[in-house]
Amino acid sequence: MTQATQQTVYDDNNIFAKMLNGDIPYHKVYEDDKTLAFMDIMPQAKGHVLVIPKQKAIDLAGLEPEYAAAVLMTCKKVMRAQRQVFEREGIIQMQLNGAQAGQTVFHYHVHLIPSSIHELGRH
Ligand code: DGP
Repeated sequence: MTQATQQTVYDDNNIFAKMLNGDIPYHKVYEDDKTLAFMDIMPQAKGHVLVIPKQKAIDLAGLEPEYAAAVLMTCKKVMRAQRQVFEREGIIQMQLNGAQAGQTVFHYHVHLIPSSIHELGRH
């Protein structure tokens, strides 16, 4: 995969902003007033979910505390559901900051992947 260009200013046309605006379809898993969770279009394992804040933050550096807390609470709910649905205990929580780290969509997001680090081929 080619490396994305780092964004320093939030782009209102990024793909996750379009989802939040209702401009493109997605498979919703959970939503509340501060967060949205949906299925990843390029899953690294079955049941790969992304959790995003309803705040215009490029990465962790720009995430406001109340949204950081809300994202984490949504992650807990999604992870509980993944453990039940996929009957597996191992859920990877991953989050990339910056193009150099591999971030490709510049709206803060957390990956929740029912898998093990060994299955993903990272170790
Ligand atoms: P990252 O590399 O951490 O920036 O991950 C971006 C993720 O976003 C990647 O796993 C694929 C996912 N993604 C990209 N475009 C779309 C889309 O249009 N719909 C959905 N559901 N996921 C997308």
